[in-house]
Amino acid sequence: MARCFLWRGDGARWQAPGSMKTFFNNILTALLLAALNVAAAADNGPSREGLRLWLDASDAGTLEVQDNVVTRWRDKSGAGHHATALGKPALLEHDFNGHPAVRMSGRDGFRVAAVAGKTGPITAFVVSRRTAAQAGGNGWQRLVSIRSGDIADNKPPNLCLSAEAKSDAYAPSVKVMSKDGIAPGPVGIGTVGGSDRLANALQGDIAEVLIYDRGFVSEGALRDVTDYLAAKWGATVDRKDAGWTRTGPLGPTPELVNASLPLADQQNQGGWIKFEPFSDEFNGPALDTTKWEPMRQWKGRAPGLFRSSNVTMDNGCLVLTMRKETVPEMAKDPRYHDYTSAILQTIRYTRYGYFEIRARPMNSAGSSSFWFAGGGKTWRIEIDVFEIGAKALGREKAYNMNAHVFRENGKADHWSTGGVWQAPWPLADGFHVYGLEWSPQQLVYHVDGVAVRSLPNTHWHQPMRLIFDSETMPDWFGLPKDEDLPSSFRVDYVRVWKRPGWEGVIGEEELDARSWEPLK
Ligand SMILES: [Ca+2]
Repeated sequence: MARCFLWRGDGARWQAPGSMKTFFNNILTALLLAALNVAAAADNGPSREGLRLWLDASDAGTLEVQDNVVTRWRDKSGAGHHATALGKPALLEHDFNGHPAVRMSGRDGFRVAAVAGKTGPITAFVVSRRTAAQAGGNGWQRLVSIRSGDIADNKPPNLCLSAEAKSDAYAPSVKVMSKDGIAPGPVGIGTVGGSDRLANALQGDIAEVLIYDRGFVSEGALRDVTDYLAAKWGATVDRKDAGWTRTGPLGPTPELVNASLPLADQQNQGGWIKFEPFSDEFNGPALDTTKWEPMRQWKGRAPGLFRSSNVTMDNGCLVLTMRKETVPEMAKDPRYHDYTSAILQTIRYTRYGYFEIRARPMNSAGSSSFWFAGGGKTWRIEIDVFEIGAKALGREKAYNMNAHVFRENGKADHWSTGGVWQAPWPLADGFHVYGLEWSPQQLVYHVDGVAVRSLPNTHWHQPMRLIFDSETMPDWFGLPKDEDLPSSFRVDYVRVWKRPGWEGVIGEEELDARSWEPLK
């Protein structure tokens, strides 16, 4: 990037139109930009599709500097979203792994006008670091913040990407955040957006910022950007909260030609091997009790009480039913009343694989869920492939996905990373194929063989049970209407594949006896 240093110290260029010098400078600039574009094409650079803000400290021509204070940071995206300084962010000449960066003292930031035209997905990438000398300030210092109205920037429809929860030092890293449903609002760089007053201001150095008004269609496309940034700045990629969730329709869906392979990978590029201990076509006359059992440790989310009689087999399907009924067992616990529901879990545990089901959620506000849960003495995790409230008002098309950590290293510390894909159809309308690729590297959620969400697998490395259930979720889906009950969640099959070397069945007795690797 040495070519960029040609313009160092010429920060006033942008405000001095009219002179012959500027005229020739502009021609020179155009020629150099053309050369830069060729160079960018050669090393690709970041994707330009949906790029709405691009601040790049390695491009000195974009930094307007007076007395070492960066007063303005010009947007390279072409969208004209130039950043105006608050306070006195300083130019670091070449102290960021040999490159320039912008130093924020905890009393500086930048403000930028809204970068998106309408509510939708936003993906932000930031290259930053905090040196030991900058450490020790307040927590939750902002890297990027988008805030409209009076709502806090860490609540929908706003967005914030913080440096770290604490203010520890960290080496140059690429941090990523991708969220849907973000409203257009002023952007803060190194401070909370939507105000000239600094808040949660950063003590650290920012090298590059990319903000897109789109999600990323594949994990691969996201990695193209993080790889570009990591290589350019000598940074590591930090994606704990990252994830991509599809917006809009699935596009072309694969056709199931070979039922012995995942719908998402009919060419078997993944080298999948069918794993029978967790597979079941549900075509027999009765449930295979060598594989499945009721859940004993939990009675259901009140007021709905799990009841084994609500788990049946019918016409080649596993059927989980929710009913409006009062049963004698409810007398023992007043939290449970009026509704019974159903749950079924695998007896054994496993980890990693491709897990695919064909199913139709129940047509009521009772939940239909396909999930994994597991826990030992020191850890507890969960992956929700889907939690659907197919007749919950306004949520009929919402495909809710999540991944939770409840306990880590013996300490309860719940956090989760979720996403919602809006299906084009009401989800209870018919059977569809739902899949989860759970690998050591990533979690990829599929509908009809097409990815709808992906996130790096930072924590889900312990064995879990596979679970189907239906719950009342009064706080989320509301209670089902009487006329919608009984309603049933039907599962035609569950098919599971493994790759060589991945774990098979794991018994409960092994959960604590074996020392699993740390969650992260
Ligand atoms: Ca079947």
